Order: sequence, then C-alpha cells, then structure tokens
Amino acid sequence: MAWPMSDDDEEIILADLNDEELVQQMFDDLYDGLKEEIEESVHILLERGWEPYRILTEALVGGMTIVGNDFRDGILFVPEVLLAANAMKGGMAILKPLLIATGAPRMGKMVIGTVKGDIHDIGKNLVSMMMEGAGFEVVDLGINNAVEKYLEALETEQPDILGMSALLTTTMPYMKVVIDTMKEKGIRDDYIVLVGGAPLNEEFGRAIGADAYCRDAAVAVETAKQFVARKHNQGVAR
Ligand code: B12
Repeated sequence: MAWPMSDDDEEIILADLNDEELVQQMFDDLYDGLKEEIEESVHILLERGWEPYRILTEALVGGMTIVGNDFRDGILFVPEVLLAANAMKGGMAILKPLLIATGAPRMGKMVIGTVKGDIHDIGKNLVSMMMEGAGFEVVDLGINNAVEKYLEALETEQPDILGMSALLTTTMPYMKVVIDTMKEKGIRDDYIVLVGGAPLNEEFGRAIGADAYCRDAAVAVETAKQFVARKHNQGVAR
C-alpha cells in the first residue's frame, strides 16, 4: 500500500489525511514512538466524531498489535517498544476521561494489578479504563505486585473483584500463588477473581482457580458485570 511514510524531511499534515490514512499514519507513528503525533491524531479523530472506544481499539490497540508482532519477530527491541508504549499511553490519557464520562452508574469495585516480576501495564490500564467507563470503581495497584500487596489491598479496599494481569509465561504462574494464598487464608470465595494477559487462556484460568480468564478489556467488563450480578443475587450468604 502506498501510504505517506513518516520521512524525516517530509512534513505530514495529519489533519489533511482522511480517516483511513490517518489511522494508518497512527500505526506508523505508534511504531516510531511519536507521542505528540499520536495525541494530535487522537484529537483529530475525536473532532471528526469518532467514539473514544473506536479510537482505542482500531487505532491504538491496532497499532500496538503491529508493534507486538515485530517485537516477537526480533525486528523491534525493548527501547523502541517502550517508546511505542509511551506514545500509546499519551493517546490513552486523552481517551480515559471520555470513556469514563460515558459510564453507567456504579457497578462494583475492582482491585487490579500486574503480578510480581512483570512490568507490562498497558493491557491492565486498558482494562481499568474500560471498567471505570462501565461504572466500576477501580483501585490500580500498578505493576510488580507481590502477594502481600494484593492481600493488603483486598483487606483495605474490600472490592468485589480482584483482577490480575501477566504478560510473561514466567510470571503467569504467580497468579496461582496469590489464589492459593487466598485459599489458605479462607478468603478466596469472598472475591471474584478475574485474570488476563496475552499468554493466558481459559484452561490456565480454570487450572489456577480463577473465576474467569478474559481475553480483552471488553470481555472483562461483560464478565465482571455477570459475576457481580450473580454475587448480588446470591446475597452475602457464601
Ligand atoms: C509493550 C511490551 C513491552 C513493554 C511494556 C511497556 C508497558 N508499560 O507495558 C516493555 C518494552 C517494557 C516490555 C518488556 C519486556 N517484554 Co514485553 N511486550 C510488549 C508487547 C509488545 C505488547 C504488550 C501490550 O501492551 N499489548 C497491548 C495490550 C492492550 O494487550 P494485553 O496486554 O494483552 O492486554 C489485553 C488482554 O490481554 C486483557 N488483559 C490484560 N491484563 C488483564 C487483566 C485482567 C484482570 C483482565 C480481566 C484482562 C486483562 O485485556 C487487555 C486489553 O484488551 C508484547 C507483545 C504481545 N503480543 O503481547 C511483548 C511481550 C509480552 N514481552 C515479552 C518479553 C519477553 C519481554 C521482556 C522479557 C523483554 C526483555 N528481554 O527484556 C521484558 C519483560 C520485562 C518484565 N519484567 O516485565 C514477550 C513475552 C514472551 C513470553 N512468552 O513470556 C512478548 C509476548 C513479546 C514476544 N513475543 O516476545 N514489553
């Protein structure tokens, strides 16, 4: 495809591109870690009437998928991916208040965090944003959380849901450590446990004793709503 390339000496006027070209340019800009350009493009799409969720999924997550594939294939390396992640966060920061503003009444509360040894947080942040947008209160513990951090947050925040994220095959088993510790303390069934992250699957979720594995943020919201409704119908008699 002959899209305009982000050449150093060629100035591209983002606002002059049509929607399709602009999204393609955002893929390139995300790939090149150009945060300001990504932010400008997000604003342009918003002005053109795009729904925040559409910008998030089609332009930002779409672009990050390309970055992910090239990282996997050894074409991109950590520094480039960090820049891309930073650019993506710039775009997400603009969309966040808009996604939240369209939200429903309060649905429940979630504590979420990336597990110990893992610093990936884009997916977790996206889930947080979408959950907040759907009316959930979200307490975000950030990255690299040891079991003690999760337990402390459950105690102080008393959420309905515990969400754990892991993007590495080496860190995903830690989710089981957290769930097993909850079992030992007799508090496992007090919470809905949702897990997610690219290397996980349903079978893994079941095997470690989570209530559900969610493949993306939209599924996370739907699953959370279903479990919270079920929990409320059952009352607190567990
Ligand atoms: C961006 C990125 C990085 C960035 C992270 C920046 C950041 N702030 O997050 C940086 C450069 C720091 C990085 C570092 C590393 N990375 Co990395 N990274 C990625 C990459 C390209 C994209 C991940 C991402 O953000 N995806 C976009 C989001 C939107 O998707 P997502 O995270 O899957 O989240 C969605 C769902 O999974 C789900 N979800 C996620 N969490 C949760 C939680 C809950 C509760 C629920 C319900 C749902 C849910 O919903 C989300 C939204 O839809 C992936 C490639 C990939 N294909 O995943 C590699 C990848 C995960 N990284 C990988 C590796 C190897 C590393 C490093 C070890 C590299 C190194 N040699 O140093 C380090 C690890 C550092 C550490 N200790 O954590 C490998 C993992 C391989 C494996 N089998 O374990 C991958 C798969 C790339 C690859 N194919 O080699 N990485």
